[in-house]
Amino acid sequence: MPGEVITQANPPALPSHLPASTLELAPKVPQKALDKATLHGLQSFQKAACYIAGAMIFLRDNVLLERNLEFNDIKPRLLGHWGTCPGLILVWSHVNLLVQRHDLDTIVVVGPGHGAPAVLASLWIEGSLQKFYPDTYGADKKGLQNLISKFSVPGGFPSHVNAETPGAIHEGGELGYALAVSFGAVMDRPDLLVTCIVGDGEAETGPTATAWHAIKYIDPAESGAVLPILHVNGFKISERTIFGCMDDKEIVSLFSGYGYQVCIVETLDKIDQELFNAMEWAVGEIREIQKQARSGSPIVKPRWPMIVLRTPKGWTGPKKVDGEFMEGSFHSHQIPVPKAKTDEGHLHILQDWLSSYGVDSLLKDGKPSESVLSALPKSASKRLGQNKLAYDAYSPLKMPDWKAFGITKDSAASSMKTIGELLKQVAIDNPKSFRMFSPDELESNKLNAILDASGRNFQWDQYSRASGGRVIEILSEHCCQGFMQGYTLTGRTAIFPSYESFLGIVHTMMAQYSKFNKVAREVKWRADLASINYIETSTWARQEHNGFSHQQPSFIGAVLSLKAEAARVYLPPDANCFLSTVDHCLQSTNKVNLMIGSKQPTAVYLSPEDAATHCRKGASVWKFASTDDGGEPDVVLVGVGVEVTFEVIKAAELLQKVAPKLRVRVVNVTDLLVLAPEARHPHAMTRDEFTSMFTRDKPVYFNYHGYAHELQGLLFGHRNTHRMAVRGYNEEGTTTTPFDMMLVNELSRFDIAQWALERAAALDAATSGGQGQVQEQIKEVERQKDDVKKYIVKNGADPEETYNKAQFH
Ligand SMILES: Cc1ncc(C[n+]2csc(CCOP(=O)(O)OP(=O)(O)O)c2C)c(N)n1
Repeated sequence: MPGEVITQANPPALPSHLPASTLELAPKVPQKALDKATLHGLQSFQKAACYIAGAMIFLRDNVLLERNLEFNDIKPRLLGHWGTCPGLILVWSHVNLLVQRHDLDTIVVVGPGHGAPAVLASLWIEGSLQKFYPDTYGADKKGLQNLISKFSVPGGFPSHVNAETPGAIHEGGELGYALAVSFGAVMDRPDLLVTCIVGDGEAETGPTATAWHAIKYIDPAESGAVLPILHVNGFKISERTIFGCMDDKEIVSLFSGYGYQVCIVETLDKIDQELFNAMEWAVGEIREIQKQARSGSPIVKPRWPMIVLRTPKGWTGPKKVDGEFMEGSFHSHQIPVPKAKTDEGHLHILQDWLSSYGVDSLLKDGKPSESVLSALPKSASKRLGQNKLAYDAYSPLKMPDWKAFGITKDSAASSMKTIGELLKQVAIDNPKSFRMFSPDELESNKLNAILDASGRNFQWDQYSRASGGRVIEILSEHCCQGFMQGYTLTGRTAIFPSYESFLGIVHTMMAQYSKFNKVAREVKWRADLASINYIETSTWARQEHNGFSHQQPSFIGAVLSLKAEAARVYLPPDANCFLSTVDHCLQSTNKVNLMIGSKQPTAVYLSPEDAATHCRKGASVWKFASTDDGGEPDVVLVGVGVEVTFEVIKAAELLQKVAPKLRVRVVNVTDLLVLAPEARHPHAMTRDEFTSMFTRDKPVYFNYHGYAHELQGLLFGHRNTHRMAVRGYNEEGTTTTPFDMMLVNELSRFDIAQWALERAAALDAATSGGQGQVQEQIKEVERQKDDVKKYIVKNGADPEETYNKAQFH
């Protein structure tokens, strides 16, 4: 394969056929010479940090090279990624200088978060590790020894940026969402600048590809700015990158079309001067865009600045190892000297490499020299690891009284329309700390009331530009998720409504966020955060018009897989319960809240007061639909979800007609996690509560909105589960009628009634009038079911009475 033979370090891109004039789209950034002291300060920082980063990967002792390296000084397991580190350090040193010069409020988001050694080394030098870990990582020899020797060993920092890393608002692992998170962080923070380093490999991901467009949703009058730095080091793990194979004309054309001005920084022997001037230019451009917007004459389609930084992968590292290019090659991605613990030759290479940074003067006695510290912001709180927005910025929402939006019991209402009004009021009451991120579904999901009070914040649309807004509608679930993360991690509260079937697109992003949040809870200096909040609507149960592709409730399983401390899944059965749930979720902290409900008008079973009580308990016996007269039932029928609960109630009604002696108890579960066995989840019912609701030994049938195995797994550990049956969405459906969706998934009232009769007959035929009579009753239910099926096929619609309110006597 020709691509595998790399004959020169960081090979240039093949020339494109684009005209030379495309380069005119790039700004001519004036090149002011850097004064010697500043240059010396930057380079001292870079050398010291590169040394520390390299040492972190290899050394467990002799961390300042006070004698020649021996095998014993080398860690038993070499973990970490060197290749990206020099580039990250270069940027870090310049951002700190920028803050020093302009007194900026800044966070750095590091896309290639696998480069944790670079970030940690820089944080140690700037004193940010000392601030948060004074006993372990102080700014002295002991602190440095700990930083280097404990890295990537149990008890030390891991090899990827995580919540233990000061200044971080992004889990460094799954590549792709740094950019969207950065944009979320600057929303409603007009003074904040987030510098976001995007790896050129990372830039190939879907989430990054879409996030470049986020500038189009930033109103510079109300929000801060992101300065993206695309770090083109040419390689991923073992292959060249797409962006590394694009020439300047292609890069400039692409990003100009996206709406950026692209400044390419690439002259290696003048890299500091070029990067310095590029950063100064970028800040000037950002300030101009903001000034215009804030003085009432916003620029139409402002061209936001971005920097493309071309440097060799593993720059300043070993040049060649075992005859292979190392510096400027994919070989340097992880461990550049892999046999340093066992091979004399490799050990020498490591010794020569680490010695080349000259740290005996830069880190004399394990303390950063004055020149190393000279390019840092004077005020410690301005240094990149210490911005409070990154770790202690949460302020709760001001919540209106949700009961004022309540619906009269026994009417019908769309849960989404109902909560839409509440969310509108939340937006009005919290004009700078609440946002909705929606993938172009606000109208479709009937949540559009908020638009009466807020714009959509789309700056490229003449009808909505320059008027801010609480809502962003971008048809990218990745962007919605990334924005929500950035917004939440910097102290605010967001909600992300979605079609149920498509939320799975952000499954892994949500999981990565949750990992960050889990560790953040264990980190003493990180304060509480708002929960992240999802609403799933347009669910499979009412996606009969869109069909099979839109029927997919798997995101529940994604949330259920999280740690119990964070996982919350709510299926409010009616509009009042949904109001109560939204009210609760928006005030909760540190959770992943998933709320699932219907946008169609559905029965309102409970008054606002009763809904509040029901939601507090998470599950209740619904006496109005039960026929056990408050005594011991023969069967318990449980609805978990909107439409499936309606079917349970209709099954109870049907059973009262065909088997009047059968005592049926109807239960609704609105908080799914109450069903977990005691001690497996904080919301779980006690064993006694569970027994009292579901009896000790009677058959229990769960008509569940999601996939059955999820609920089966949740129930595992309860006593006597062989008497329980769980049915859920069974991957059946098409473009059909709403009731047919219930039939094809065997979740209809008829399926429930049949099951109840069969179980009751098996246990005690007498309750239903003897075996012969039960068989007749089952046949009657089957007959009714067949009639309805035939009706649907013939008429293309459900029988009119299907959704009549259940009548009990
Ligand atoms: C979504 C995702 N896919 C794959 C990986 C595995 N991976 C880790 S690093 C890497 C290459 C990254 O290249 P780049 O973003 O250019 O970073 P750098 O070269 O600066 O290390 C890959 C593919 C990952 N972490 N995340």
